[in-house]
Amino acid sequence: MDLQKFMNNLVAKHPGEKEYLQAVREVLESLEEVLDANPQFEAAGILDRIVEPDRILTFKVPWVDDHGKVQVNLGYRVQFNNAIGPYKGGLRFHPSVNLSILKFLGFEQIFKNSLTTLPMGGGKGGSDFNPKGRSDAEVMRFCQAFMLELWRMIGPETDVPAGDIGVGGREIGFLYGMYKKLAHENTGVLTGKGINWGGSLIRPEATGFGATYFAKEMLATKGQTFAGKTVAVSGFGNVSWGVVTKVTELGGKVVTISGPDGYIYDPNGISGEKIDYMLELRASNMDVVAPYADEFPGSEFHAGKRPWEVKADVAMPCATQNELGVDDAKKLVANGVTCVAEGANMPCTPEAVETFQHAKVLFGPGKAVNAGGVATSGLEMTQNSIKMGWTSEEVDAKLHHIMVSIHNSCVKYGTEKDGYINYVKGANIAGFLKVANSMLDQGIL
Ligand code: NDP
Ligand code: 2IT
Repeated sequence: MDLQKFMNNLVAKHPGEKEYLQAVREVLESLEEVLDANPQFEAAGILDRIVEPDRILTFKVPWVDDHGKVQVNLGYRVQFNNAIGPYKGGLRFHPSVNLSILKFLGFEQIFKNSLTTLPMGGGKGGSDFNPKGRSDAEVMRFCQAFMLELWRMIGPETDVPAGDIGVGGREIGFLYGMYKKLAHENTGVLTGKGINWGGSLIRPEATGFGATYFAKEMLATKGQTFAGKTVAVSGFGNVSWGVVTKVTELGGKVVTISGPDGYIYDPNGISGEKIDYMLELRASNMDVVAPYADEFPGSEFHAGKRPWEVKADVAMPCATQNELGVDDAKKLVANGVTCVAEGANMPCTPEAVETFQHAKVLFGPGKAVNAGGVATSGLEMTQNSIKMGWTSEEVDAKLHHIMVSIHNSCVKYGTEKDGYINYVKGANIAGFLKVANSMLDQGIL
């Protein structure tokens, strides 16, 4: 199959959708052999069908701010593919949100969810709403206005949204409350719910914990562990917090976190009360990490810079897409990095990924590394269905098991002739095969 021609057509069809096209290209590059070996996929138009969302809902979200001013944001839900289960994926509230970003995230989610071993399709949604500096009351009014449109599209067996950037426990609470009121039902339609009203233990920690379990498996292929390793992390949100917590527990030393204002270098390690302080920083809604340096002497704030210039054994980018470029990758490699695991979705640019792979550095893509978040969302859905709650230990054990199984799939489909594990290829092939075969079984839809 002529993948270049396919890609050219897609670019012509969706001009300017940079992130979406980047994500599709990365997956297609991994699938060449599989498509050649399985002509039935081309005959059934699997590729043409899998790259287009089933449907996209866009809507306006009018709301009134604390000063009585009318604000209008844009809302979206991209229902990408439901071949293996209900659409499932987060909601992102960030001023940068546009259709290209949500299509890239929804597309990635199809394969990520397939890798989890659980029955979930792919979707994503969100808004260009900027939570920065907004009061709780404003966030509530926005979430209620957003749900006033979205609720028609979702349901526990059709589409189950969750959190992502800018959407955490507080937002899920407001969204769920409004859904319940409109739908007259108390079902598990969102995940990441509060523990008193249907949430799962470990869901807040799950993405970061899962990412660390995955990185631990990657290191184990080289006979290494986290003990004594220096780890560079970016972001200071939900995923970063989980990673910093678990890496520290496993004996690693996290020396960086970052925000849009710059990064913190703490050579003494970010542990104990410093991890709790990350939550305070985040809750302040001010989008800055700089105050950390005033709070903890011995640490430094580097304004306007990214943490990838620091010498680290392991790098875990956990902020946002395309936050680690080729120059950053070169610095990390020159400084002897052995493992790069993407906590965020697509944080490394294609050129950065190529740099790591060329240097034979262990490189784990987001759709495998950060799948523990949505996997635990799947476990939350199961607990809601059986109307029971599992203990932290039970959920954590299942999460751990799932991460090991995703790692095994990557090894199975990604190991190259020289023994190097190409996790990008492995994750894409394993994720794709399950969905593509399901689509074949179900006819042209
Ligand atoms: P949070 O909102 O909790 O944190 C996001 C972090 O990334 C913050 O530090 C944020 O800073 C920073 N950030 C966001 N956008 C930008 C930007 N354009 N430039 C610089 N920094 C930015 O989100 P999460 O921790 O939940 O999400 C982080 C990443 O992990 C995302 O890629 C998300 O898609 C991915 N992910 C999340 C999962 C989850 O369950 N939450 C599951 C799997 C993946 P600020 O807000 O101040 O801009
Ligand atoms: O990118 C992701 O996997 C998420 N934001 C989590 C999605 C979910 O449904 O839990």
